[in-house]
Amino acid sequence: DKIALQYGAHRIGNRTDAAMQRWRDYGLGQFIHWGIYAIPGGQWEGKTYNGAAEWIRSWSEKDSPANWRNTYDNLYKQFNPTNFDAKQWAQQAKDMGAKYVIFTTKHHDGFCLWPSKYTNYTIKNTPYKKDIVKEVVDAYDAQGIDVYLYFSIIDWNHPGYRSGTPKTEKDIAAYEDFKKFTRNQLIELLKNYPTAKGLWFDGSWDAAWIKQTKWTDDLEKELRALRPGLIIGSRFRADEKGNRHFDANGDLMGDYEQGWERKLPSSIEVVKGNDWDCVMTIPPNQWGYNANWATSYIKTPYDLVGMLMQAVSMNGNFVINFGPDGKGAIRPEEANIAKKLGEWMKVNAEAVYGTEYSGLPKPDYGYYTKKGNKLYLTVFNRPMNGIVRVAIPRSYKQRPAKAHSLADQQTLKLVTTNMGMDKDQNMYYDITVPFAPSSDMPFVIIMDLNGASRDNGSNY
Ligand code: H79
Repeated sequence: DKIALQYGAHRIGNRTDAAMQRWRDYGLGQFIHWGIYAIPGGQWEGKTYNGAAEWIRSWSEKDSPANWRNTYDNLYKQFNPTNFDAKQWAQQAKDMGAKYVIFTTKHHDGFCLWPSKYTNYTIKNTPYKKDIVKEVVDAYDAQGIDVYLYFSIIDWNHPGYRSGTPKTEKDIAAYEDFKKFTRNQLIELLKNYPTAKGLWFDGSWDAAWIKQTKWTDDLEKELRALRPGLIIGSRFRADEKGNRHFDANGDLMGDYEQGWERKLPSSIEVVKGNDWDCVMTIPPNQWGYNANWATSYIKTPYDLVGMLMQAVSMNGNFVINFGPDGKGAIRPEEANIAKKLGEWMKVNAEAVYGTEYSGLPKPDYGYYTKKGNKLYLTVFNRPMNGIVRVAIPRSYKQRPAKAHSLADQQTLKLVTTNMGMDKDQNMYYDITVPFAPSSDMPFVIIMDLNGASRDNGSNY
């Protein structure tokens, strides 16, 4: 039985409107973390910091708090990204095959990449001066890539910001100030960028924020009223019991599950039918620009395609993070990854966009995705005997009629194997892949599922 909640989930089950269907079909997205943390790039006065580069202001406080606070909070005075070219970023994202971008308007440091009226700590007061959020929104809009605005609830620069629950009268008043400021900024963002499709919140785990149950619920409603169709994930507010993402009854709050940060669900059961996306870094955990990529594993295009297909095969979107440098350039390693992914997507995107969970048990050689009567087999581990086996439970509604390879449209031999029913009540279909793969990247086989289901207990 469910307990009565005033501020829990306001909808059970996924949204069914066109804006959300568009979101669901994206498959691949791009995240961009950019801000003044890109200037130090994980290095300060010859020292390398070990955590995430966009957090450099907070760790260094341990070294020399006051000094660092003053130094970091003045970095904006030298922010002049002369290599920044939003159109080039958007072109690169388009070529990679990204259908949406999430852009950091303000990270935890509080620095605003748009000229907010509510603080002086913005791009307007840098040598660059121009509205970077507008440049990004316009450039991605022009490429037909949907824009989502990342906004951090944490704001280390605002005097009223508190992470822990404010207790003294002074702290409570300060935090009320911060709440007004936060609301103003969010309304300002929606008004300034009328084409943005959604807001991507971060930092909402603060005890102070979790306590603002009614206020955050009202604010979410207000933002949604301002922008019909607006998409907000589960990382914005908590219910009255302090639960985040899922309320006390286990129901998802927000339009999709936003907890998949640098990790992927291991099976379809885990995501419980909810919409979700995964945001992933290319190094283990660096979002903002870190000059030193030499001391950790850097994911390859092959790795990232694997994660993309893992996500899409379980009804998720996969979002790859980029961290441009302090001058606005996308580093060559990232540009190369974008290019390689784009080359792969150019051939194989049909297996990604608008596809969904197949309802079939996951094969060892890769991932299935499905759209209507087409089953896509993305093969990562080509079986040595050149035979890709598809196990289809007897209860499955469709049966395969034929198969071909996506890259060259070559028809492939498809046979029903006569091995009888196993304990899982599967039927087996073998596809012969006659070609030696032309690259070390995964390849896609398309199976037409036009054959009628034979549910009569015969195993052919
Ligand atoms: O912007 C990137 C990171 O800088 C930011 N989110 C991504 C998209 C980020 N900030 N912090 N973290 C990621 C990790 C934070 C983890 C923790 Fe907690 C916060 C550990 C304790 C508080 C959240 C709440 C996870 C566990 C409890």
